[in-house]
Formats: sequence, C-alpha cells, structure tokens
Amino acid sequence: MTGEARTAAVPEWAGRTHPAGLPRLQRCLVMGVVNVTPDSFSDGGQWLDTSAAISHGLRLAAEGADIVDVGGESTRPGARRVDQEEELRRVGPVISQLAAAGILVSVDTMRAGVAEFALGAGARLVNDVSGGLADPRMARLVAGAGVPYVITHWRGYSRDMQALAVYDDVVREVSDELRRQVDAAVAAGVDPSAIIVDPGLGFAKLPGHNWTLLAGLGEISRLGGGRPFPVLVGASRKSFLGALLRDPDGQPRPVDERDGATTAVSALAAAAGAWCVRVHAVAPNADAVRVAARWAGARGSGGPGKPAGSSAGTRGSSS
Ligand code: PMM
Repeated sequence: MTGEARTAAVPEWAGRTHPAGLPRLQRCLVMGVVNVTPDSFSDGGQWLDTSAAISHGLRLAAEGADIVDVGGESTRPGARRVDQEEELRRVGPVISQLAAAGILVSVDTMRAGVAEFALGAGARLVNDVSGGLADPRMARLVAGAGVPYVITHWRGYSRDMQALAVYDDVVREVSDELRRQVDAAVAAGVDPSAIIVDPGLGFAKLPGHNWTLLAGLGEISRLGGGRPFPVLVGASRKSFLGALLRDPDGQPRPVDERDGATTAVSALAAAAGAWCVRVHAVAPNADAVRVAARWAGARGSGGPGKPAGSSAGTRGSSS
C-alpha cells in the first residue's frame, strides 16, 4: 500500500463536510428517531403518548444518539397528511422536554409553522423530508433562524410517491433535483454551510434505486459536481432491507427484524463518508459508526493500534 493510499482514510469529499452550528465529531453522527405518530411504518403508535415519547428520546440519547429527531407526521408510502394543529400537539411537548434535558433535537417536519414552533421550543436543526418543496415558507424560516437544514430528495407526498419512482439514472437525477432544491434554499437566504443533503431513501424510490443511491453517496454529496455537502442517510428498517432479506417463501423480513441490516448499512455508509445516519435502534448503530471510524483511522495511521492523526479528510476516532 502506498503512503498516499494509507492517508485516504475516508473519501476525500467526506472529511470537509461538517455543517455549521453542529458538533464536529471525528466520526459519522447518529440521529435517533422518535416518531410521535400512530402510523409510521417501523414504530407507529409506540411513542404517540407524550411521556412515552419523551422517555424514548431520553433513552436514545443515553444509548449514544448525537441528535434526537422528533416527528409528528408519518411519511410511510401511502400515508395521509395530518393537520398542523395535530402535528404540533404531538411534537411540541416532546421537543421542549428533550431540549430542556440538554439533548440536541431536530424536528422532522415539512411545515414552516411546525419548524418555527419547534425552534422556539429548543430544537436546533430542521429535518424537512420535502427539502423545501412542501412549504414555500420553510427555507425563509430556516434562513432567518440560522439553523442547520436537512434537504431531502423528494418528488411528492407519501400518498402516491411510489408512482413517481421512475428514473433512467437515479444518482444523476437525484443529484440534479437535490441541486435545484439546495439552490432554492440558498436563494431564500439559507447559508450553504448549514445545509445537509439526503438522497431520500424510500421516498419515490424502488429497492434497486436505494442501493444505487447508497453506492453513489460521493456523487450525491457533490450534487453532481462542486463543493461537497454533508450527507445524511436514512435507511433504518426501510422496505428495501426487508426485500433483500426475504425468507424462502418470498416474505419480506418483518420491520422489527431489520436492525442488523440497518447496522450494516450504517457501518458502510460511515465508511463511505456519510456525515450522519438516522436510525431507530441507536445502540448497535452507535457501535457501528465507531467501528467504521476506528477502522478508517487505522488505515490512515500506517500501523495496527495507532490512531489516525487529525489530517484533513480523516474522521477516524482516536479512541
Ligand atoms: N425517513 C423517514 C422520515 N424522516 N428524514 C430524513 N432526513 N431522511 C429519511 O430518510 C427519513 C426522514 C421515514 O422513516 P420513519 O417513518 O421510520 O421515520
């Protein structure tokens, strides 16, 4: 192995992508999910009760979540929208309690009104799965608040999004469409250094599209060319993992038995340079990103057991 190859501990694009306003760690971050909904595909109904949702968020933080993402509207394929009042009723007290406990909270919403309320309640990051397309006021709100903003690739509401899963070249098209979403946000005043991009696994994507996107994270980070953005990967328990792990009768692996596959995706995504993974089961994924960082660090160190230095492009943990 050449010295040059040894220092390439993570892909070159990944080491330079840290969103302004968030902790800068030498590894991929872990975002734990609290869905305060009756109908999310993986945990719907489990955390609809406010106190159960708060306890769950505290548990995820204790298990190693760097960020806890709180959402009040299901985006599962086919889901119908809830109104803003109901969404606020679900997420408001959960966000304020978790933020008051010192947890870095993000709000998972497509509505500027909900994001505004959440930021007032202590959320520090807006995770908008529509990437600004569902609510034209969202980008201005985020710009005014000066908070980090996750822009996810999105083609339409959950109710019929899978009919929109038609691509010739999914990495190129997702990159181009994300580029337009990012440009619109920047035109509305969002600081480019506060933007995180997300390929939107499962959002108007068939299983094969999701795998191709995972293999193309570097290109997505650059949105087809130019400066890289931090990338968030949301693969947790999604149906493409269930489809991969079909039983001999062809039945998809049940949702609650997909955490092993999710953890594998997290390790590989971290190794590929993802900035953050969004997951339901935090503990194994927190381990996975640390393994990926340590492995990458060893590759950059030139010898077993020696941690990598802090050279640009290196995200290896030193522990
Ligand atoms: N997926 C879901 C919800 N929110 N946010 C981002 N940024 N990326 C995702 O892939 C994403 C998301 C749907 O999954 P869930 O219903 O289990 O939360």
